[in-house]
Amino acid sequence: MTDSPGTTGTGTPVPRVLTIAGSDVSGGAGLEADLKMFSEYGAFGTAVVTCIVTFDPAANFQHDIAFIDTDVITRQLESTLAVHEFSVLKSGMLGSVDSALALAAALRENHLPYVFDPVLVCKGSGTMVDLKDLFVENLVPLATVITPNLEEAATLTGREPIQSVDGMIGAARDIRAMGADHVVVKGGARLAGPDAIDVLIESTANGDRLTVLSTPKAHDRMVNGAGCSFASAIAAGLATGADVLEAVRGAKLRVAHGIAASLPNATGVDSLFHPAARVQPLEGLSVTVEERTLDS
Ligand code: PXL
Repeated sequence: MTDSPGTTGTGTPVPRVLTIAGSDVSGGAGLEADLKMFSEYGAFGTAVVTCIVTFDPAANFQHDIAFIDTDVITRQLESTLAVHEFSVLKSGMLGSVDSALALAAALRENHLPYVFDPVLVCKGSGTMVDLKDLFVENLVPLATVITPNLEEAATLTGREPIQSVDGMIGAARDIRAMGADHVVVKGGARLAGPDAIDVLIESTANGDRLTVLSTPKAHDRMVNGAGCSFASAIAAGLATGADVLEAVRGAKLRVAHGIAASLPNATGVDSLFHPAARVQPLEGLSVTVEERTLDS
């Protein structure tokens, strides 16, 4: 027996990962996605709930977001940070300016590796929560890894809609210059072409390194939860000892499996299936990793 905070009662090391995110009651995205993904990596996960997303079945599954009061978010943060020693924190939908500020304050005090999924829009809802300036000023500089999609990358950088890998690289550079340690811009389903492409800029001892990662797109149905699950898989990968490139590559492979095995539901947008890489691995599915030169 051991009472070390990082191990189980049998002495097995178990990293602990905290997500600060909204609840997606349909189960593909949000903290539901994060906790399932953490488990896939053998990490112990818990969640601070920032908002609750529900759907109106009588109105084409229109989304509604209920925000949790900031003092309740602060109490959740204080409680869980006092109870556990976390290896990594991850954030998803923060919902309100005040909850984002509460998170920034906790991060400044705790100095933990932080995976920041800068959720500004929720697929199918059309809701744009205007957190852009606050993100740029308060959270981007604290991010170990930030994972914007095309729309979020364009919003954060004030760029026109991003439609190419070159545009993704430009946005990743801008966001890196805002103070994030490592930046992954996700092409996802919205980048035209047969492949799902992500652009990673890592800061290394020898300067910044650019890598382009791709997998073939599995199908063209919309999938809810790909972004959340990608960021939570990166967080769990880092917590279990991977370096940034390995964590991103591994996360992409898990998400590609989860998309290939996605579950249709009544909303018309599939739910990502988190255990797919474990329970129905696809032979031949792999991530192509290409290092490119970063022109100065
Ligand atoms: O994928 C963005 C997202 C994040 N967080 C929650 C969501 C969604 C989209 O459905 O519901 C809680």
